[in-house]
Amino acid sequence: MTDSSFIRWEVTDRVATVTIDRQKKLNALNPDVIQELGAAFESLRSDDEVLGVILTGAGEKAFVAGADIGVLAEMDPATGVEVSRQGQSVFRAIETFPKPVLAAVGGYALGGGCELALACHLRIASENARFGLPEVGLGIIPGYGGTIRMARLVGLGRAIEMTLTGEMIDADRAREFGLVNSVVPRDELDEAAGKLMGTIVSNGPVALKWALESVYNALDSTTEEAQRFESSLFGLLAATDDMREGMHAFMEKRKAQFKGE
Ligand code: DAK
Repeated sequence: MTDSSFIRWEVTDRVATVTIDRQKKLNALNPDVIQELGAAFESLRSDDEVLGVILTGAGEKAFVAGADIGVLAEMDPATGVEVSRQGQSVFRAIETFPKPVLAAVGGYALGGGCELALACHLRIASENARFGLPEVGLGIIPGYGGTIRMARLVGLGRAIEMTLTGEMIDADRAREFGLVNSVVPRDELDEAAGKLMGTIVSNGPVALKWALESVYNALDSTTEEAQRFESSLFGLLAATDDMREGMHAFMEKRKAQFKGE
């Protein structure tokens, strides 16, 4: 178990569970939370024992209820830029993390909290989860990538509706939207997240890393460029022991033992 003021994480079966713990403010993101979150992901990035990350919020009520409104209210243009850059760089570090990151959403995921879930590679929600981008009701717009990532995930019409109404949607609607991959009872969330991540990290680590890279690269590329990138990564995989191990294990009817190299 590793602890800082608002972030703790523990590793089980090579999966790190990172918990945002600021329960009395429904895990709202202030600059300290964001800084500690960034530091946690930086440590986990180079930790060879860790193959995947589950990101969750402490308590039964919230994943993250948003950026800290008290902090936002005090922002001037200069601190606004600073807060914005700090958050954007941590969220981007999560999106480009070289190991799969799954958000386990057990309650409110609002504003910056919803954006944080969007920055993860996959999302699983409990039945009591609520998603929303209520920023316009505060006279601001989503500032941690929500105006970009929501439309990519759920489509333009749904993203515009969520962004302009500021209204929350429940977990079932989030699943219909494709915003979450699955919905489970609250007391089964941790187990379901562990099971899904367990399935993912049983695959080749280098293949996982490059699959993520290829998928996300394609979002900002032409089809031609994306295909070239995909085939380069495909070619490079032929140089890995993991590829040979995966193929031989199939032919020998045994489970592959990947080394991540
Ligand atoms: N910030 C600060 N405190 C919060 C909070 C938040 N986002 N959400 C909840 N809290 C605090 C409440 O003030 C309360 O504190 P005390 O009064 O007990 O001291 C405590 O958490 C418990 O909340 P409630 O008493 O309100 O609990 P309820 O069950 O009655 O209601 C709720 C739960 C989630 C419906 C309600 O708390 C709520 O509406 N919270 C605010 C949700 C929200 O509007 N979130 C979006 C925030 S705006 C940017 C980047 C990002 C952003 C903006 C700019 N740049 C890069 C510039 C993002 C903006 C946002 O996220």
